[in-house]
Amino acid sequence: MPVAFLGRFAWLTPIMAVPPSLTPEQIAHFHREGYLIVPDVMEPEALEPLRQALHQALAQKAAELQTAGRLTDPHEDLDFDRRLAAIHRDSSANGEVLMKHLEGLRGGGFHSREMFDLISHPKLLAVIRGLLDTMEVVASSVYRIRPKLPKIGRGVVPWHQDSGYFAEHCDQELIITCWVPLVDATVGNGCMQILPRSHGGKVVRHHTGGNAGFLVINDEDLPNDPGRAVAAVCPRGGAVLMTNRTPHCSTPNTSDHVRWSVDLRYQSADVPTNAEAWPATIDDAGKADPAFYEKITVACYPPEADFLVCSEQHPERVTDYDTYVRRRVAYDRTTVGMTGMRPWPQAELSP
Ligand SMILES: O=C(O)CCC(=O)C(=O)O
Repeated sequence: MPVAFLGRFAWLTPIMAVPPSLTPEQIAHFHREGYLIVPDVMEPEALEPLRQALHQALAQKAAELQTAGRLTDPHEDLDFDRRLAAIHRDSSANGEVLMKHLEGLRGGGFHSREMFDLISHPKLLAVIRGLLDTMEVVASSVYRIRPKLPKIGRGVVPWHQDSGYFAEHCDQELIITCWVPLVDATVGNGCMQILPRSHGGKVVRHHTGGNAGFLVINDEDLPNDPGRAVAAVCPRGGAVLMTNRTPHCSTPNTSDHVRWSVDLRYQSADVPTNAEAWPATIDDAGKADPAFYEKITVACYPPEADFLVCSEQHPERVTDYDTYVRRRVAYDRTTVGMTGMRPWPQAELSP
């Protein structure tokens, strides 16, 4: 990178100091195809702190289960990529407890500093800013940590658009899913399948009650032939980026190791958000009290806390780690905005 070019960014905060990293061709690919795979966003080693933090949390919870007499072998000899699978093989109930502990869903998910450091990783945010074409970026707290276990159906995700999970008023907004594998993602370990050039229309009909409780789009409702799906193979250190209307699914893990991944979501600060709002001042429909907030919006996913990760206009408002944790915990303890999500029909059960 020429020094003169870097010099243009010298005034930026450390997070913004990484200059735009995508080529115009990559940005055009994302908008045309509805997805982009960037194999080298960061060094694979940059993911090591998060892998270790997850492994430590796993080990700690396994030790608790052992002390409680519920688990006999915590498989201490196995590495991060194999340990959870072995514990699950011994007892699926223990495996489920550990997965719920780590997954980052409502009810006490994972929000360590290493997780926050990944969400606000300067190189990741440089990619996101390029795709959103803005310096004002909000990270949605709808992030998920996914340990996809070998030969277990639970992690197989049926066809859906992420907008199927979001409130309808955000259907035409851009919310980027940034899928980060913590191991190399391959067809064998169940990487995602993406339907290209299918994100331009409306959010199609979803049904509730797909595999493992996920939403599902029936094949006949898909906006494109599922035979045209692209396997989103991506090495550790890379990222798969998709729009919220890009249909995608994921296939079984037939390998011998856990396919660990994290899916993060980002949007422009102009898109409806609760980034400045706290649950105590939001009503049951997710609407912020006008006495507290100049910009009153209902977030695209009201039950969880958004937070500002990048801002040229208001650098002082960028969320720090402690505030991120406080926001996450505060939303976790409420039922804020749980109403008002769209009522998709129930999938018909096969006889
Ligand atoms: O990780 C997977 O297998 C599926 C991820 C997914 O569907 C998503 O991030 O929306």
